[in-house]
Amino acid sequence: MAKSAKVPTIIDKPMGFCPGCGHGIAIRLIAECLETLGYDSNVIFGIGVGCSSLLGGGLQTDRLHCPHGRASAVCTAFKRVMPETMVIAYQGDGDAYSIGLSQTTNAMYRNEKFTLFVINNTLYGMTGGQMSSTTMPGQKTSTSPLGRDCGATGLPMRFPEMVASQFNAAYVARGTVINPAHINKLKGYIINALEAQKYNEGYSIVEILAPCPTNWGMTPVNAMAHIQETLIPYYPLGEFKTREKK
Ligand SMILES: Cc1ncc(C[n+]2csc(CCOP(=O)(O)OP(=O)(O)O)c2C)c(N)n1
Ligand code: SF4
Repeated sequence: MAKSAKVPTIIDKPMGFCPGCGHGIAIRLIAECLETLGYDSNVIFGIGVGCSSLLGGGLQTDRLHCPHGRASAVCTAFKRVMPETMVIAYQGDGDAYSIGLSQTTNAMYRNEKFTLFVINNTLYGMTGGQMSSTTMPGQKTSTSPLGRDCGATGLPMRFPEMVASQFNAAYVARGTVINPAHINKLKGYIINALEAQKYNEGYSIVEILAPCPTNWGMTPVNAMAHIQETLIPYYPLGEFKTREKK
């Protein structure tokens, strides 16, 4: 019988995500990577508002539940006063790229030396599936019942591409949680992002395409297929800014 992987010690108790949600996989991966790099205690999370906030009840780490969208501002302060601590902003796309776009962009612009993980499920999950800045063209949400009209609301935002093409970040990538191969790749991206911070190289960000079966009105299996077929062609996976491994 296959031996089950050890649960990282910082995972305290189960978190209350819906069945098939991507947050749980992402958080487990981040916890595993922190443990691999020796950060089981000297880490602090700036947690967003949204389903991302459920992380707060599940990890045995220092953390602050930030005002909506402001995790990058809070993490800027954390990192400046505690440069030896691993500082992580953990947010949804609505929190990081819509409500908190100014704070997220300004921290990235200044090349603040913390790490941002954004769970992109193309809508506001916790509050009933409203449109966010990453909602796909034509996607039906509770605030775009006829489908997103990009002529009126703008194009879905590709934040990592903007960071990598115009700014001075240390590491930028986008991964997903849809199958074991992609999860393994994502784990490499998360390790790189955390190492960029560990070695004081600058700002690092990994966006994670993740399913929200509840608000997409899909089964968990169909939600994974939706990411493969519809989201990845618009939100390509990979590393947009690489670093030299130390
Ligand atoms: C200032 C403020 N505005 C609005 C809300 C309501 N609100 C709570 S969670 C949320 C959406 C979060 O969506 P996202 O960041 O995409 O995360 P997800 O739930 O999808 O993981 C909103 C709008 C709030 N709590 N505070
Ligand atoms: S509403 Fe969506 S993002 Fe929130 S826990 Fe459920 S599946 Fe996950």
